[in-house]
Parts: sequence; C-alpha cells; structure tokens
Amino acid sequence: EPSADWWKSSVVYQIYPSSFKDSDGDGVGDLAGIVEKLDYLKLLGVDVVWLSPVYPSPWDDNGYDISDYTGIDPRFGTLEDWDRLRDGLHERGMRLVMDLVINHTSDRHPWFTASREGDEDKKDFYFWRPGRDGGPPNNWGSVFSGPAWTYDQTRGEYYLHLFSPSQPDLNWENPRVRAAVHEVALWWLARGADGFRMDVINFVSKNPKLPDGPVAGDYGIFAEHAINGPRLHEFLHEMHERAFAGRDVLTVGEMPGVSVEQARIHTNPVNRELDMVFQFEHVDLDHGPGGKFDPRPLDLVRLKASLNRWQVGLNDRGWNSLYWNNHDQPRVVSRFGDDGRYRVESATAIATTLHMMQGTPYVYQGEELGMTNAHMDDIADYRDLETLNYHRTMVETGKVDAKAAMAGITRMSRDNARTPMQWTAGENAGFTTGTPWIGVNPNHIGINAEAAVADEGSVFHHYRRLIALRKEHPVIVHGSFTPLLEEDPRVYAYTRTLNGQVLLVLANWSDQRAEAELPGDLAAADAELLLGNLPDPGPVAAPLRPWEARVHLIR
Ligand code: TEU
Repeated sequence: EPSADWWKSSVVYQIYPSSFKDSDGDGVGDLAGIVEKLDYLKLLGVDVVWLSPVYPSPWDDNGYDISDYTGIDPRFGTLEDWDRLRDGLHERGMRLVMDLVINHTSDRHPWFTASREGDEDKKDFYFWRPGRDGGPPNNWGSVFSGPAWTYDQTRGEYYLHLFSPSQPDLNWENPRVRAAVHEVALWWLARGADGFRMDVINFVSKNPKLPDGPVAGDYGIFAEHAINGPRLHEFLHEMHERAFAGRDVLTVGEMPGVSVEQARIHTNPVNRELDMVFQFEHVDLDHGPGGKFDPRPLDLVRLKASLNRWQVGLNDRGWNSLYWNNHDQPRVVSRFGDDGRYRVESATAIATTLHMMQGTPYVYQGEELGMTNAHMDDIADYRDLETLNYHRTMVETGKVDAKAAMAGITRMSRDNARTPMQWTAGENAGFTTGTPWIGVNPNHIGINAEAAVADEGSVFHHYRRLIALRKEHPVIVHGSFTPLLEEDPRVYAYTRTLNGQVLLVLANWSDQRAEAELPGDLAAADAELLLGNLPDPGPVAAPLRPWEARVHLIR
C-alpha cells in the first residue's frame, strides 16, 4: 500500500473551469486558461486542484450532466490540454483530482439513448418504471423543482432523475453499471489523475421499492428512500477495491444529508471506502422553513455546535473535509461575514476558524481573495438552472412572495459562486477578452488577484500564511480538537493538542469588541503568536477586536 496520508496535510483548491480563466476569448474559461495560472496556485501554496467537470456535456447543469466520461468538452479544449494541465501541476508538486459525477449521466449519454431504446445490455442501466394512476410511479420531487420522474415516449415508461430531467439516475443495483463506473475511474487514473471528488455519492443506493416519501408542498421528499441507502457501504467498498486500492489517490465523496455517525464509517480507513466526505450540516444552518431561498441569519452557537461535533466525532476514526465554499454555495464573506466595512477582517477570521481545524481544507476559487456575492437582483442575470427553475415554479406562479423570494435568490443562489474569477481591475476582471458567459462582479475594481498579491495585508496573503502554517506544525494536521466557549455568541474558540503542544485558536465573529473568557491556565499561558489577521495582535488574554482572529502556540 502506498502511504495514504499525504492528503491529510494537503490543502485542496477547487477550480470551476468555466469561470476561472478564458484563454481564447469565447467568454468561457478553459483548460489552457488554468495552465496560465499555475504559478498563482503555487504562490498560494495549495497541494491539490479539484477540477469541476470538463467532460462533454449538453450543459444543462453546467457540466454535472455528462454525455461522455472520457473526453473533454470542446469549450474547455482537448485531452492534450488536460495532459498539459496534469503535467504543469505535477511539475510544480501539485496533484489533480477529477470530479466524478456517477449518480447520474446526461440524458444524451449513449448509455441513456440505448437504455430508452430497450438495448439488451443497457435497458436496466437506469430506473425505469410504469406510471401509477396516470401519473409518475411515486410522489418524489426533484432537487431542481418539479417531479423526480419524466415520461419517455420511446420507452413508454417513466425514468427517475433526482436532479434535472436531463440527469437520469444510474441504476447501481445493476452490477454492469457499477463495473462501467469503475472503468471510468480507472481510465482517468491511467491517464494520470490523482483522485476523485464524487458527486452526490450517497445517493447511489436507493430503496429498491422506491416508496413514496413524506409530502412537503407539491411532492414527497425522497431523502429517506434515496440517500444513504441500504447498499451504500457495499457499493463504496467495492469501488474502493476495484479502482482505488493500492493506488496513491485522494477520494472525497459529496454527501448531502450524511450524519457524523455515517461519515465515521465511510472515512474509517479500515472500512476501505473513502478518504473523506463533504457533509452539509454547517451550510444548511441558515436555510429557513421554505428552504435555501428562504434564508435565516446564522446563529454562531449553532454553527459551533455543528462543526465541533464533526471535529470530535471523526477524531482518530475518520477524517474531515473542511469547507465554507464551493460552486453550489454563496460566498462565505457575504453569507457569514461582513462584505462591507469588515470584508478583509471577516474573510480572514472565518478562514482562520476553519483552517486550524482537523481535516483537509478546501479553498474555492476566489475565496482566497475575499470575493463576495454578486448581489444580482434581476432574474435575467442568472444562469443556474436551480435558481431559474425555482423562479419559474415558485415565484412566477405566485406560490411564494416575489420580493422576499428574489431577496432569497440574491443571497443564496449558486451563481454567487460562479461569477468570473477576478484577476485584475481591468475589463472583465482580466477573465476574458470576449463577453463573459455570466456577469463579472463590478467590485473587481477593488477586489482582484493582482492587487491582492501586491498587498501583504490582503485576504490572499492570509490564506497563503494559513496554508504555510499547516506545513510547519504537525499539531494543525494531527492534533486532537477541544471546543471552548461553546455558548459564547461572538467568539469561536478551540484548542488543538499534540504531544503536549497546544494550539489555541480565537476568532471574533462580530463587529463588536469581545472578551474571550478562557480557562485560567490558558489565559495565563506563555504563548507564541503564530498568526493574527489584524496589525499588532496582543497576547492570549487581550480582548478581540471586531473580526479579529489569532492563533497562539502554547509549549
Ligand atoms: O450537488 C449536490 C447537491 O445536492 C446540492 O449541493 C445541490 O446542487 C444544491 O446545492 C441544492 O440546493 C452536486 C453538484 O455539486 C451540483 O453542482 C450539481 O448540480 C448536483 O450535484 C447534480 O449533479
């Protein structure tokens, strides 16, 4: 077995390729554009790039609807461009993780075309069922609005799609489906990929009876019958043995709805399933009764309770992945911080809180610049199908209050994460010489990579220092986690401990001065300051200024 643990001390950087860097002026980012920016990633200090999908796709869900698993969509370039990216990363000591979307394919994937035509080999590759009482086989609603079933004329049956109708779910009960998926993984590993982020991988085992779910609104909720299903551990273990075992890879499974207890099983190395998972608890805390587009203010005490439970729950038994942002989440500085007066302070305090925890940190493109939400209030500026479908089915029909819903969209839409990377103060933020596929945030005049790299006090350099610290201090990678001040409404505080060394992390999540009421032995300890996000940081006992964060090492 190769040493499995390099990913524990790594920091991963997620690239959403259509919005990263456009090299050819068509308004869409591409692989050659990423290659131009590898020295920027090296300067930041990240170890791994996770590349969101670049495969051929009809682009209904921005590439999460794949029609060919072993090709590159022409909008991004060619397989040879991918080879150049792989080599450019490897030459700089970085690795490349691909996004494996294998719960579903595109409805234009040849497997689906063959399946709907009743092809002998492919007919059971998807979930096909006859209707019930002139309607769909069960009451499930899909993640992207509307029913989870669509009737297909050719086949004369309904097919299941937990997401868009363009994303039919693969039937993992069929061993040939699983073998085909393993082949895809092996194909990319043979070409030099270093691992996989596996899209909604805990949706692949369903209750084979596909029973109705509890009704909420127009549809039934599929969660209890299609998430964390009965054969999930078996399927993941099988894939590990066929595709990952004995190879030096990183695997991270995206798992909405996973619990600490389940994640502990998935990520315990003795079970040979996955290295780590993406859980969703902390990014669902501000969802209201009407869902993500009905947001509530964040309660810091609840956030601490959640993240701290994951820290303690996986210590010594599994491994956490740490993230605030990805291509599905609004920008954290706008969501949990203050993207006005305290933008730099809050972005760096929030980053410090996460990066000193146990687990592998993920940085989403632009997060290291403190990029903000797009603040778009006109639905015409949106591109994301989840947002557009919600607007069409809930807002335009008058099912929700239009003004409140638009405010919810502005705050929570996935497109907040998808506006182009802000490279310069120049035209289109230096992202493209053409017309960008989605609008550039006008605040690129002030918030951009060129300015941030030139300014030692920028969010960028704080991220660079956080990443560098992880390389210097094993306590940051391996130390056990102890929560502090759990009821404090403003201060996030914890320690990490390894071989008698104690790392103390303090972050003020408010724009008020805050006293951290630390236990006496900590407050009086002789400590070295490893990092602060404001000028002239004080000792352990010093009050925290608005959005101040400090990392102290107690020997
Ligand atoms: O997302 C899975 C998922 O359940 C949510 O993150 C969802 O996309 C959204 O946030 C619901 O509000 C994954 C991908 O990350 C996402 O981009 C895809 O759209 C989705 O799967 C389907 O492939």
